Amino acid sequence: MNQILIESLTTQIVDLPTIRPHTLAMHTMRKQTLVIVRLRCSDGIEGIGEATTIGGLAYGYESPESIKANIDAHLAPMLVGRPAANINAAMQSLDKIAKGNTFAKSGIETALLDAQGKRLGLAVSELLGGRVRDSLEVAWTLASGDTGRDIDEAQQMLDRRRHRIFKLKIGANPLEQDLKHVLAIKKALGDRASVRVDVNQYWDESQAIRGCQVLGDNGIDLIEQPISRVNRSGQVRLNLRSPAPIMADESIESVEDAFSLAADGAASVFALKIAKNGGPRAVLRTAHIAEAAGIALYGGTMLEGSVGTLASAHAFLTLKQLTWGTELFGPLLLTEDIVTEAPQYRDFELHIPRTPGLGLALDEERLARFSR
Ligand code: MUC
Ligand code: MG
Repeated sequence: MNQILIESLTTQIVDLPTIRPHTLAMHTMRKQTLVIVRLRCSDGIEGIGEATTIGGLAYGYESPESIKANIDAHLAPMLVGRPAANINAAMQSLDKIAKGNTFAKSGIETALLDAQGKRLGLAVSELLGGRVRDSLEVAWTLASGDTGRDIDEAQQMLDRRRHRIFKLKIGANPLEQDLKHVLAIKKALGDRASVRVDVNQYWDESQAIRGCQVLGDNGIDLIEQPISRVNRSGQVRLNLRSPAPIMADESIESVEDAFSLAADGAASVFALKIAKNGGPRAVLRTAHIAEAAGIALYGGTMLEGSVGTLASAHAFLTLKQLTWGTELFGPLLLTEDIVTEAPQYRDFELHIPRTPGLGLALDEERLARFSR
């Protein structure tokens, strides 16, 4: 049989409006920008991937524009003409010529997996070794910037059985104001919901000592990235003294970061993100480090659209235990989609079909309409 080769790898930037402003400590989103990756192979099969971040350069070191430029100039030329079905060889060849760039690599690894799944008639979760579940519990982020509006939104989500886990984005306001906001929401929702916070590194250690104590003592279940990823010894101290578990998010920018965090005892929960590890296979290496170290897992998001969300979901379906569920709600934050069939959310969960590849098809008309 002739080798199947990669014929082209192209990228396009897509801007989609959000249903409401989404306020994080570092940025307020009014749209989300996706980089869609298309990998065409000599057997006529096309793989689709997505590389998405939050707020341009506000969240991490890669922006949509840099992801596109680096794929177009460096990563795509490395892969064109190489075997399409050998994902190990393809990804190792990229690691040889490009340091970091995990978001860009994640989009490409996703496209390779989608193509191979379509070729073999297998869902990506099966290519990754086999799924042990068909659906994932999904949290919702309350980030309208207004306490009353957040409470109304949470109550609607509970009534519609769409979400019963809520993450609040805090850190930009004075500490006492943020604590008041979180406790008011927890009081309104009571035992009907799990309430968690994400500080996105905005506290210093002195604020985090008080913040974690008050939140933990008042029923907040999980505290995500309270202080800077750079303050490793502070993370170790907080992990020892916080009454609520501490989850690492920004602290993990690579599989190697996951290993050193585990070795240092700097968190008891890891947020898994395909973009921060270099793809659905790469994120499983971080998951396996956590499993070996006794660290609990959470399926994180960079607020990807449908393609990146399903790529993450296929990886998370293979995990033995996802103690803290997932936050794969990205498509629900957008008013528009660029796939023909939107991912299915019902009864608090995202349901993932066993269709070959990711199980998605691009809607060419919508893609063209929202492309930059
Ligand atoms: C983050 O920091 O976790 C995930 C959900 C959300 O609302 O923001 C993201 C990014
Ligand atoms: Mg986070």
